[in-house]
Amino acid sequence: MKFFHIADTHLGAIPDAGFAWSEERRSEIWESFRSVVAKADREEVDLLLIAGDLFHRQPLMRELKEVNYLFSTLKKTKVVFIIGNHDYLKVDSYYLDFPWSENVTCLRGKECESVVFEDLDTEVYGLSYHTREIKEPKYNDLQPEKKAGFSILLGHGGDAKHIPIDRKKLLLSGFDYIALGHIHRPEMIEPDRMAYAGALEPIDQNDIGPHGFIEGEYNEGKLSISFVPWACREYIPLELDTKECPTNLAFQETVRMRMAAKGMQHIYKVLLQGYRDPDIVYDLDACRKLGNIVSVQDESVPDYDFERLMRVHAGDIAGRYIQTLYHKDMSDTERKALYYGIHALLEMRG
Ligand SMILES: [Mn+2]
Repeated sequence: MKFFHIADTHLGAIPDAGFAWSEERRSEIWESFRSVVAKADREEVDLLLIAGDLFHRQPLMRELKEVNYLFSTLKKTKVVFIIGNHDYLKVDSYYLDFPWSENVTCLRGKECESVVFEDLDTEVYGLSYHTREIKEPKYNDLQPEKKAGFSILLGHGGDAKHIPIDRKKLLLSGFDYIALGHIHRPEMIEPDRMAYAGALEPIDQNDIGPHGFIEGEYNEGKLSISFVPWACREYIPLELDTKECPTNLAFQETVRMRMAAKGMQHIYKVLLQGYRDPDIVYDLDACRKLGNIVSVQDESVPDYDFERLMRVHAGDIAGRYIQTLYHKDMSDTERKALYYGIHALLEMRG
């Protein structure tokens, strides 16, 4: 028995609104979903499991029809999904009486229910969100009824407001595989037993690193799962030290080279740290134009020559400030405090 476990597709999300690549990201989210369904079909996977937040918000009728069309193209694969907190089952939700293709099961009850696939000797459990939040830990004490040889729990949550999960307790339950969604970073919690698939595509700039889904195979009583990278691109933190960037143009060149090495399709978060030449000003706006850069943070601190400053400012407040705090072997914290203080004082003077 082969399955794909995907989660948090967030169809309809528009990441990085206002940025040049935003609209493209909106279509990539749909495209990744389309292509993973096509892959399941091509590889004749038995089950496509979707662990919640198929949509980013309440789905439109035409969106459900598009998703259902994709599902209906599956020749062998059966789809089981639950509804998460983002697209939760509101009283007027189009989910409520949507006529899904016959190979699709939505486990939409408030309490856990299950579907049995006799031909696969597999049972899938799950529940859906009917409210934006569920603070009750609904999964911790669940036990499968073992109506089939292989039992899967499809779960969504894991933080305080979205079905808190006690991982140890859940592992003691009798489920053979616990397929989780909601947390966007993929995580193998317990090898071949419990995992977050992570968002299929990163949805916002906090979703750093690779994204994709989990494929699993259950054979002769043994399960093995692995992560499959699938997303069109990644958010990548680009951390630079001022040592690599002695001037502004050097900074721009370093950013350009580092992005080219990793791939220009990715979206970067630039962070500059360290002590800088006080004469140098980094042009953050110019940096933003070098590629898909969603944020630029300059945490560099001017590397003042305190002995010289003390002479120049002898008698004024900056001079007295340095005199009070400066000594030859300052700790890192003392040095930082002095740098920030003197920076503020010098800025004040204009
Ligand atoms: Mn969620």
